[in-house]
Amino acid sequence: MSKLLASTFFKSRFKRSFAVLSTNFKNHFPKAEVVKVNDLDAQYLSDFFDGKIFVLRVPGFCTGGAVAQALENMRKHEIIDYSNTVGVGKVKNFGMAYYEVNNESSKKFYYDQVLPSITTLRQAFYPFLSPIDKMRLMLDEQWNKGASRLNVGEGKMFIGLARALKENVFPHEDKLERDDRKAFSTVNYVTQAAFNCYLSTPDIGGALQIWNLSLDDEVYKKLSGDHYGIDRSLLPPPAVTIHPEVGELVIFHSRCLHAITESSKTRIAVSGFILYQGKENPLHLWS
Ligand SMILES: O=C(O)CCC(=O)C(=O)O
Ligand SMILES: [Fe+2]
Repeated sequence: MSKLLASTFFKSRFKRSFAVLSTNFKNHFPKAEVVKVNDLDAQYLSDFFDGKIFVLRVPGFCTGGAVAQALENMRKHEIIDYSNTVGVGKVKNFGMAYYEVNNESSKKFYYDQVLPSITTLRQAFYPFLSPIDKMRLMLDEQWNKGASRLNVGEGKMFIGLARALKENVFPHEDKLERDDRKAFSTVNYVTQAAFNCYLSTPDIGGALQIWNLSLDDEVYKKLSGDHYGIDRSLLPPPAVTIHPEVGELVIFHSRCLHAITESSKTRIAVSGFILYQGKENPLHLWS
């Protein structure tokens, strides 16, 4: 589709897509509220999942000592592209995204690396607590029904992907059912959040842009074509732009379009997703 055509198409579908978001998923955001907190608690998490909070920022979630320790250890490892996506980088041996699973052999590779990658990340922060382990503990303690790793029927999943990149990451949406069509039949869920804890941030660029918008599959496919993401020129301006600080944890609604601007130096974050299955159910985590 030409850019002009796509743009016209997008504009005519814009209203409908937004309506789909608000009816399928109760998260609609009258205001794109960004809230800074010292600590995560159940009330903030509930308000976030209810759509009252658009972005939750927790500065200093990971201490300076832990960040320095992890960066020193990560430096010994190569930075590589996602196996199926050029321009989205990660730290070799520090995990793989479930998004990279697209056949039986990549699935086997994903499940085989789960425990080794979790251990490698934990060791990289040693003797400090890794922000991923801290997040797992805090969510389990704060959330009434607890938090554990997601299992979509093939075993407990990986959590804690280390992303490292300088490149622009195109606007995209992370929705479990797009990575795994069977997910809807194995787990019930209301929505999905992403969290990132930043270890290295550039002076220029590296901003996290988030749109107050989530597209239905058909529109997303039309606008992204064969690419993983969508050209910014086809979208309205983002609702919020966050410049993450080193050590900060940022939680946002990953079903909404989001992107990263090009960085002046390699930007490193450890990350994961949270599956929200309603107030009366545990939270589940994966990467
Ligand atoms: O690194 C970031 O700021 C966000 C990365 C991202 O796309 C995600 O966590 O889903
Ligand atoms: Fe994402």
